[in-house]
This record gives sequence, structure tokens and C-alpha cells, in this order.
Amino acid sequence: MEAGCYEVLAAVGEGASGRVFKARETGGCQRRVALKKVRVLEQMEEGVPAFVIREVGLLRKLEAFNHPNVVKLLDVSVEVQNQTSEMTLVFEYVDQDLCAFLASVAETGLSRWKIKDIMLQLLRGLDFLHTNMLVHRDLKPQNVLVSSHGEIKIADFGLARIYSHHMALTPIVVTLWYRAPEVLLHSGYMSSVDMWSTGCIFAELFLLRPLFCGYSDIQQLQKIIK
Ligand code: 0RS
Repeated sequence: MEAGCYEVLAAVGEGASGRVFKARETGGCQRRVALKKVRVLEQMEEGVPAFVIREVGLLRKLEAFNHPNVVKLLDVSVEVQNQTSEMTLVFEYVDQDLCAFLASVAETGLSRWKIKDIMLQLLRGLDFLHTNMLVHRDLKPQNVLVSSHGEIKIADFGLARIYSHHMALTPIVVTLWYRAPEVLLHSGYMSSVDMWSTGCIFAELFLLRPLFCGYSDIQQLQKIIK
């Protein structure tokens, strides 16, 4: 779809994975969308790198399944300028993230029933990604979205290799709190790393605060071991 079909309303985040904006479709139904802009470095002068095309292809294939617990990808476009190209991913917009949701929970906490409902939806989304050979690697309350109807939707997945390129260039502080020991030790990226993160989120639903808050790889591991 051509540029100019969306009106940017606000920036909602800047992370290792790119910049995310809240926007509105300018045509017809004016639905709200999340625009994610990812800078991809050109390899030589051959256009968009093959691995980017493969990853986006995988995302589009997943889209066909229309899973309720994974954020919906509506469109992808690429704009090429000189040495770099900027890819825009257009997603359905979801009202809040799990951080904001948890911040709004009363001191009495979430009911067992609500915790069970959130976990079941989160695990269904994750099972879908894993079944399709996709490991999230950075699951955390910031990228677990909560719709106004109480639906849980996993975001920010599937471009792991593109991100690691971008990450090397971005001095951004990332949360280590949901990282599995093997990720902290750089010794494995199986689907089990997402189960660890899910466990940390499970605990947080009860505690209403993060379980392990480390501010360095070492400190995070120490907290886990303790
Ligand atoms: C840290 C308190 C603030 O609909 C939001 C959305 C939001 C989306 C959305 C849809 C699809 C993404 C977002 C997405 C894409 C990277 C991402 C990384 C993290 C999260 C989502 C990503 N808390 C964070 C920002 N924020 C306000 C609270 C919101 C609020 C509603 N809806 N993103 N961010 N993919 N790529």
C-alpha cells in the first residue's frame, strides 16, 4: 500500500525492534493501526536483504491462520532511499499493553479466574508461534497487549534476525527481567526461553510487580539463582 494512507497520531514506543506509532487509516473506515518502522541496511546494492524478505514472508504466512492471540499484520511496505530501506509493518491497534493493564489493577489484585484467562490466552498465542517454528525471545508485559474486550495479543515477534542487526546499532536499554538463564548465558534460543518469560509474567500477575529485576546480565542471573 502506498505511503500517505495513514495519519500518524502518536509515537508509542522506540525500541530495539524499531519505532512504533499509533496511526489512523485515512481512507474509508478510519480504523486505528500500529505502524512499525524498521530500518534495514542494504547489503551491497541488491535491494532489501533476502533474510528480511524471508522473515516478512513467514509473518504473512502466519497471518493466514488469523490467530486471536497474536497481533494481526495488515500490511507491509518498503521505502528505499540511498543506502538504507525503511520497512513499515502495519498492525491492528490494541488499546493497552499488559504493563498499563497491571498498573490499573486494584491493590486487592487479580482474581484467580482472570489470571487463568490471561495465561490461557497467552499460552495459546505462544503455542501457535512455537508450532510455526517461531521463538519470540523477548516476551515481556510491554509486548503482551490487552484489547478493550480482554483479549490477549502477543506483539513484536518474528523479526528476530532483523532486530539483532538493528540492535547492534541502537544503544537502547532492554529489560532483562523476563530473560531465561540460557539467554543471559548466550547458550540457547529454543522455545523454552519463551516459557521462562511466560513463567515470570505468571508470577507478576499475582505479585503485581516483576519477579526478578536485575539491571545487568550478572545481577539478573544472581537473582534467579537466589
Ligand atoms: C510501557 C506502559 C507503554 O497495537 C499499544 C500497541 C502499544 C499496538 C501494537 C500492535 C502491533 C506492536 C504494537 C509492536 C510492534 C514492537 C513492539 C514493542 C512493544 C510493544 C508493541 C510492539 N508501556 C508502552 C507503549 N504503549 C503505551 C504504554 C502502548 C500502548 C498501546 N498498542 N502498541 N503501545 N505491534 N513492534
